Amino acid sequence: MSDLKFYYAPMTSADRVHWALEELGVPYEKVKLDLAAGDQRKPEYLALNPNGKVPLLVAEGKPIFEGLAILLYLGERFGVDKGLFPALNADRAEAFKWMAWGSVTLFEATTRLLRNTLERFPAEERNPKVAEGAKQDLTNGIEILDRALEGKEYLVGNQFSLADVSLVTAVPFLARFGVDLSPFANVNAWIAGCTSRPAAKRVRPG
Ligand SMILES: N[C@@H](CCC(=O)N[C@@H](CS)C(=O)NCC(=O)O)C(=O)O
Repeated sequence: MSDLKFYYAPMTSADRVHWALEELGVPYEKVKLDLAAGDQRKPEYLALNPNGKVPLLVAEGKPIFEGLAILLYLGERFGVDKGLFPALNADRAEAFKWMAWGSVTLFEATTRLLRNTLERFPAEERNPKVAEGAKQDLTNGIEILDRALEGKEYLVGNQFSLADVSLVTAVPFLARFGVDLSPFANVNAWIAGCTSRPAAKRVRPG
C-alpha cells in the first residue's frame, strides 16, 4: 500500500509530476480530476488544496501543493537512490537553481504571455505590448537555457534528473504561442532526448 496519492489532470502542469513519479517507479495511487467539470473546486478537494489547482500529492498523510515543492520532495525522498536527483552537494544546488528558475521566472513570463494572448480573456483585458514583452522575456530565457546546455545532454551533472523533468515540459508548449524555438539547437536536442524516454511517453503518448 503506497502512501502517495497523486491528483492530476492530463496535459496540465501536473504532467511533470506524473512523469517524475513514473521515472522513479515508486508505487502511487492516481486520482484524475475533470477540470472542465470543476472537480478542483469541490469542497473535499479544496480541503486538501485550497488553491483549487492540480497537481497535488498527498504524501505520508500530508497534502503538498505546488509542482515545484512536490518535485523537490520526490527528488530528496526517492531520487538520490534512483540516480535521478543529485546528492547533497553543489549539484543539488544547481538542480534547485534550474527548478526554481523554470517554476518562477519562466512560469511568470508564460502566464503573462497567455493572459495577454488567449481569447478566453476579454479583449479589453489583453495588451499586445505586454504580450510582446513576455514573448521577448521567454526568448531570452530559452537562450539562457540553450547556453547552459552547450556541450551537454542534460542540465545538471550531465545526467538526466528531475531537474530536466521539471523544466522540459514547459518549453515545447511555448512554440504554440509564437516563441520561436528553431534557433536553439541545444534546447531542441535536449527536448528530443528527454521526451523520448519511456516514462515520458507513458505520460504524454503523443
Ligand atoms: N503554481 C502551480 C500552478 C498550478 C496550476 O496553475 N494548475 C492549473 C493547471 S496547469 C489548474 O489546476 N487549473 C485549474 C483551475 O485554475 O481551475 C503549480 O505549479 O503547481
